[in-house]
Amino acid sequence: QRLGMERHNQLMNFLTKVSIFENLSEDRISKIADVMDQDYYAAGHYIIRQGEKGDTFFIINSGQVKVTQLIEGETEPREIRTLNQGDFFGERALLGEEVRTANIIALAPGVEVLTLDRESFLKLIGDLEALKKDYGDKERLARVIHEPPSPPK
Ligand code: PCG
Repeated sequence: QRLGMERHNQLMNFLTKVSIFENLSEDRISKIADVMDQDYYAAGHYIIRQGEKGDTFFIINSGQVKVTQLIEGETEPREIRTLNQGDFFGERALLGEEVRTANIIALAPGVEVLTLDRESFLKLIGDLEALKKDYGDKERLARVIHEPPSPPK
């Protein structure tokens, strides 16, 4: 649901501590807070599915998510990392990638996220250098090419 004005200060308090917003003015963070929504996902829920189209950017307000990725030549998605409070995800599909490039799964006991739609994301934070992360996808793919799966025992 859209956040009420009464939560604005509380949200500002959190957002000013989020590392990607480190160098933003209070005015800009306030504008971001104005248009953020919040959502809750129960443990095990797929917040993002690799390959789908996406229009939402997420910041973890509380809880943790697991990132998994299906890599060419492998049959099961690989566990890549865990993201925690203050971490963001979902920027790739909004910054030129056509589709979601990994799965994001809520971990127990559930996760609370703050979200921005594509339009607000691009207008307010799309230019931040901190969003242009190198996650090491290329190295993972290269590893698959250079190290074929070992034969079954
Ligand atoms: P997006 O929109 O592709 O949806 C999946 C998200 O997972 C992606 O944006 C990133 O925000 C996040 N993510 C976290 N770790 C990784 C990683 O190692 N590789 C990729 N491609 N995305 C990751």
